[in-house]
Amino acid sequence: MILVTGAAGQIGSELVGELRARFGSENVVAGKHRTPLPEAMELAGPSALVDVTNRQELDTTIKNYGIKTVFHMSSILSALAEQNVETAHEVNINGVFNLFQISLENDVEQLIIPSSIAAFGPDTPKTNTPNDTIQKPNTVYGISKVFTELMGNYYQQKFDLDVRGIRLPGVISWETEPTAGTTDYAVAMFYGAIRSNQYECYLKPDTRLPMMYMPDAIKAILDISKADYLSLNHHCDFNVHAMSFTPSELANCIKDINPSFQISYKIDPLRQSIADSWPDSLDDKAARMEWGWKPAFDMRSLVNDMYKNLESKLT
Ligand code: AKB
Repeated sequence: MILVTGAAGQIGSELVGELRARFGSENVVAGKHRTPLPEAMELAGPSALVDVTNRQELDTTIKNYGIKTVFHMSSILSALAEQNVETAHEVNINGVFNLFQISLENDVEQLIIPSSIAAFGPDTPKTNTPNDTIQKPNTVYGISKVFTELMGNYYQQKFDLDVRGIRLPGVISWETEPTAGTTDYAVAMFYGAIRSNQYECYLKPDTRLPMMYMPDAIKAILDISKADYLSLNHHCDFNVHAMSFTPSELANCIKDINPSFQISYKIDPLRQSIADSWPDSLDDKAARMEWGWKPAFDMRSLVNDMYKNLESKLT
């Protein structure tokens, strides 16, 4: 039995659908918290209230459903975490700790917990960032992701708990909008282009960040989950790379489809400083060698597919 926390979120909402298609709707519990689940998801299979900061609730859900695998998708993202340090600490650090403990106590067999490019910081080599390198993030979100990686590796080594994770870049998708991240501009730009032919970007035009299209993010999460345990040297800290671009490059690519699209810039100092502390591209040799990671989408194919799907969703 599988539990997905954060099932109403950007990644969780698509992951639940994919897992239910593969393993049967009745075998995948959609874990919800504040945001209600989409009606179709609620109707299609089991769901439960899961607030990871509430150990009792987490324990009850895992026991009641006999959960053996958890995909932990709920997290307070970078920009919101900077504005709500307490909540970020509660959810991203205490919540993750609860999950490790409760999983151990209930014989959960596998825990997938994504990390992020935020686990790097201003002292990390910025281009082609190695998998194993300096990790001194200067954001609370980044610190919580380093905590998650290190604790995950600790539980794996000390208790043989099968914890796995990848460092996700900005994820671009058309089904559910991301909230409160720094890379969200890349999704919002498509909404702006389709709705009003314009978008005001909060990052500078030349801010280069790693990005990935949702089908590749889902594939990475599922592929790491089914990778042969014995072939893994890393566990909770895999770089995965698909593409890197700047707001101005993305705008130009969107203009190829919609020539009326106009971009303007009004910089948000908070999100700009977060973006400036992150890598612009990643070396993902470890993921490619240890479990065969390979993305399918590059920037052009992402933009074409995203524009087409979002346009038909919005019109
Ligand atoms: C964010 O912008 O906070 C996230 C991330 C890169 O982890 N999308």
